[in-house]
Amino acid sequence: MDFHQELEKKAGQIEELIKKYMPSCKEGDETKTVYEAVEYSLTAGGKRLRPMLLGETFALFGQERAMEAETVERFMAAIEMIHTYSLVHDDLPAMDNDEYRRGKKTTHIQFGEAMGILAGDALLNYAFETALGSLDIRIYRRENTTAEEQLEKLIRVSKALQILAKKAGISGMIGGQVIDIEAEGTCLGLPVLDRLNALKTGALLEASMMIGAILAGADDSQAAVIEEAARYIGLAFQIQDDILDVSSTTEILGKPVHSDEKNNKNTYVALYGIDKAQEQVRSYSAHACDILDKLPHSNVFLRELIWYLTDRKN
Ligand code: GRG
Repeated sequence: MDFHQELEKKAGQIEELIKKYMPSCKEGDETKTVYEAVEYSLTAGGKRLRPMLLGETFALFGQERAMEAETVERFMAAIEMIHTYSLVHDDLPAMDNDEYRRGKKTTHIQFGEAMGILAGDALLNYAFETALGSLDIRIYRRENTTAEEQLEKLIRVSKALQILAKKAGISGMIGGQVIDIEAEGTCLGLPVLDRLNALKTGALLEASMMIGAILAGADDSQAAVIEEAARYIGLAFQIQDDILDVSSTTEILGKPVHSDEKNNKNTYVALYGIDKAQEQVRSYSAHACDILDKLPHSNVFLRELIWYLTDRKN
């Protein structure tokens, strides 16, 4: 199977698991509008990159019986819910005020602003409900497992939960969004722009990969290597996003182009131009691969994915 076929197959599997963990309500329930808004935003498409990175980093470390599949799946679904909430809120009138996302009307345009806010809140909360489900001891009670092994897995899950909360939170993605909003119309230098990108975009990619590693049994020093590699993948991903904003079309991207200019955003492209930006995407991606090479494990698909992202079209 070539890389693109494999990518499509894996993305299809992730679609299925997102549906499996999506919240649902009874027919006629008075709260059904928010469920509809959540489903609308979660099933609108998207590359499913974060769950894919989580699963691939798990595979990088994982061996048979490393961790129950349900636990890995729950975290994969949770990270996509958090990512989707961030997009729903980022599109709101108080933030980027965008009308299209993932090729469809944004959630607040489709359901109204209040429901857009609530759907984002619901996604964030439900992400934690989903991930916390993996603390259920029954998942780990199988034949031939000792109490000690079960406890060891629960400790990994609790570490993964801490990473998820922290990287999505005030010192992670939300912090990045704060810098981004406050810097609109100003001109940031490279150190602050890198910090903004590392938090707004990188933090969730770091969470995805670190959680995959931790669930598979990686130790703290290996998780730190993964965090550093993910940081560079995140920086490259954001610069590529900035490049696409000036060089692609609304049809291909599924969201408005020239949105950064409209919102007076600080971007690598604005600071250095498109050629230098493209060079930097490749350089950060190569650096991420070099960092991963420090590990005694390898995952060919993960490496190909990192390079695929440098040339992505949406
Ligand atoms: C509102 C708390 C809060 C945070 C918002 C994620 C974010 C922070 C803003 C969205 C806008 C933006 C450019 C974010 C940078 C990260 C990024 C490039 C998101 C888009 O991710 P993709 O390309 O989207 O993976 P799909 O739709 O493919 O899932």
